[in-house]
Amino acid sequence: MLIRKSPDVRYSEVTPKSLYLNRRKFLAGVPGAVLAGNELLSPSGRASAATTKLQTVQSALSTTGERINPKEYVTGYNNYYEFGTGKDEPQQLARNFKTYPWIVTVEGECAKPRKFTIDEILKLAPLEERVYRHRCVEAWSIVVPWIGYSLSTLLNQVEPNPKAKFVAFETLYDPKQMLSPLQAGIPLPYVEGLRLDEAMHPLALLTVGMYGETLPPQDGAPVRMVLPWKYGFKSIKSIVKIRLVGGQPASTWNLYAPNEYGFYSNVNPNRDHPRWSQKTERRLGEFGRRTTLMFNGYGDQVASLYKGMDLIRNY
Ligand SMILES: Nc1nc2c(c(=O)[nH]1)N[C@H]1C(S)=C(S)[C@@H](COP(=O)(O)O)O[C@H]1N2
Ligand SMILES: [Mo]
Repeated sequence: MLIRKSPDVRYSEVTPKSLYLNRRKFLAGVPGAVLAGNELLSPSGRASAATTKLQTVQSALSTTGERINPKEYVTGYNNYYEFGTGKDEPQQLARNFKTYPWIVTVEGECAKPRKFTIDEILKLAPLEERVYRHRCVEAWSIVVPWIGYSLSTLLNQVEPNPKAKFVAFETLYDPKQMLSPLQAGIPLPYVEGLRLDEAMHPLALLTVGMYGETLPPQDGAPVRMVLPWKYGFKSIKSIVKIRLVGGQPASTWNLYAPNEYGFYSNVNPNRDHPRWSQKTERRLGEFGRRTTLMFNGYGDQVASLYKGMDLIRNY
């Protein structure tokens, strides 16, 4: 990540003043954006920050024994570089992000490639509430009650063929609504990838909501991935394309700095980032630090995916 001071900025440093200044800065770079009173109106539509309630069922894959962070922690402290590089920026700058209508194309090495509307995605399977620990590569963590179902449910719809070995994901890139790659400091559209067996693992959550409601824009509305055993940047937001492919796909942070961010990016306290330790983390809202667990504590479920692999070399 583009870290200014320490990789672990305190939540209390998020000040209303910086929000205001950053928004002004952002507006200067958005063609067609206008300030109406105190509101930012994007050129392409009305506000979409309003969330709606979702019906959910209990999930056996929900993480137990963790205290859930209050919602404000995950709606006001975000990484979403298309809407600013500061943790406090996406909440403001994504406020008018147009997330409906929305289409996700699922294609590539499969028998039945097709497009899904977000309404079809919401109805494909019962929506489960899954509490997961989330560990950012910047050494902070959070516990969130996400809503969705296993990505495998969606992938099985298109029937992957034997040539499908990996899955490539792509975030929407709309320069009318988002920063330029130069402003964001990373190549856009944001892309990510998984090996097919990782993508088919039940814990890999196709996510449409959190805290009982649809996702707010800054958290990746209307549909994103959540991969609790990997560093947060693998959990790509606002997905428009999912492609089954034969070779290892590109991933944004790996393109940006391959020696710092690998393809696998499994949470691994034994493999430090070149610029900081990954042995401990700060849970948002807590003082002091916690010990980071291998695979973020999900080893019982996912370690078998990596049997025989050197996880220091394959970081
Ligand atoms: N498209 C896109 N997806 C993204 C990012 C991003 O900048 N752009 N940031 C990643 C990082 S670094 C993290 S930690 C998580 C943060 O998700 P959250 O803001 O919902 O906690 O989103 C990930 N997905
Ligand atoms: Mo992150």
